[in-house]
Amino acid sequence: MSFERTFAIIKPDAVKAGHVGEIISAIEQSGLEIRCLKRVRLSAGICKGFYHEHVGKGFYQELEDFMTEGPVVMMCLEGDGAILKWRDLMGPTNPANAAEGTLRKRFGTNIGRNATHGSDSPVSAAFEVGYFFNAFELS
Ligand code: DAT
Ligand code: MG
Repeated sequence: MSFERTFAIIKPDAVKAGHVGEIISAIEQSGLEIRCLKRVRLSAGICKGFYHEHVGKGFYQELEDFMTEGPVVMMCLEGDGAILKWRDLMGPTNPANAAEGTLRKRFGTNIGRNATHGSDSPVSAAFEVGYFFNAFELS
């Protein structure tokens, strides 16, 4: 396994429900390191840039409305195999298909309101980390 950085979001549903601490605790217990972290509220424009691959799809407006409805907590995580490790910790996109103990099973409601985001590949991780964190924050 190689050293990687990945990008994580605790989505508005999980922030509002008070699950930030439990999710960060799960990250720490997994061995992933939190390289940097911030709490922000996304605008529609920033959301479109972040989810550019989904703009125009049937669910996009619902996704944007959800992601901008309240603050999120975003992180750059790092460690060996961090991209897959974080995806495994989250579980699949639809919480209904997620295994017991995964974050989306524990904290997600449905396929749209699924508590967390994680990069799906090295290319998307590099884009997503760079979209939200600057060189100083990553230094
Ligand atoms: P993931 O977040 O697991 O990488 P994705 O990239 O396919 O999943 O989609 C991004 C987000 O968009 C996903 O976390 C929730 C939302 N979404 C995806 N498919 C959806 C659908 N069929 N209906 C409603 N929301 C959906
Ligand atoms: Mg995705």
